[in-house]
Amino acid sequence: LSPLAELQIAVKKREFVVHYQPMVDLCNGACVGAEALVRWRRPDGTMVHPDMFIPLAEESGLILPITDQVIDTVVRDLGGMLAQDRAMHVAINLSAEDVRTGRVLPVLSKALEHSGIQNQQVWLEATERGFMDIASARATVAKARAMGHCAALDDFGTGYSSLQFLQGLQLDALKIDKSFVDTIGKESASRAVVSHIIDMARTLDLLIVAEGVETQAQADYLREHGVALAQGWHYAKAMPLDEFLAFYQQSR
Ligand code: G
Ligand code: G
Ligand code: MN
Ligand code: NA
Repeated sequence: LSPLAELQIAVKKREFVVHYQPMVDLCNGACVGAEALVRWRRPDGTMVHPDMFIPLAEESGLILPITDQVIDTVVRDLGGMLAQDRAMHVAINLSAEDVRTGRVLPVLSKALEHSGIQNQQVWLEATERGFMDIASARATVAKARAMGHCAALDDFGTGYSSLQFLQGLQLDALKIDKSFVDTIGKESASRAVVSHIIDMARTLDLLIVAEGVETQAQADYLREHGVALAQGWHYAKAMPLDEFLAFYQQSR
């Protein structure tokens, strides 16, 4: 069987599960939400990480039904908790095609309809690659925000986004890529980039989320420079639903 044929079967058999990485408030370490991260659970029980199948899924168009399955799973997994705690949110990763066409928005609306989850509790994130087709990206972001969703740019700093590009998109949040967070506290040529990224986000009045925070020193630096939220192994790794719910309960 070719990798594509295997992935097609996985989609048909709905072999995808979602793990959740907590997002925390840098001021007090409280869990304020989670990023939904898809995994392919093969029939033999092995978990395949997204970097191993998302590229093929995007190339083949299978990413669209995968996004839909992730949305269904997130609603089922977190519906109860999100209905009980309006301060919590979940961030869902969109593919370039989801952003370009905007077709994900009616899918999401339908999934949220009787879920008890408010639109404000669902963040949508995509990488710069997802926003390349600027006119259609801007339309999708505008629609998503009009519905109440928070729109975030993922892996910020790894692409070519100019201030002008970002201004045009009218996003709510930027997620600073781990590679920049890694330079905090180290002698590195790109170290100054972190403070520039933070300044840029502030200029645009965007909420900033730091990704890949691994040390207390990084967390301190980010908090002192006005970054509100963080994800990273310093707080928690991505985890299965039951572990995430336990983490959430004990962090409140
Ligand atoms: O958790 P992990 O390191 O395996 O995630 C790797 C990357 O895979 C994430 O940064 C994200 O960009 C991508 N990814 C994870 N889940 C999804 C998903 O549901 N949809 C899409 N399109 N990408 C995802
Ligand atoms: O969507 P995105 O590409 O941002 O997904 C985040 C990815 O980064 C996940 O695959 C997750 O496993 C990984 N990750 C998250 N936090 C950390 C961290 O603190 N350190 C390292 N090395 N990887 C992380
Ligand atoms: Mn992401
Ligand atoms: Na990211």
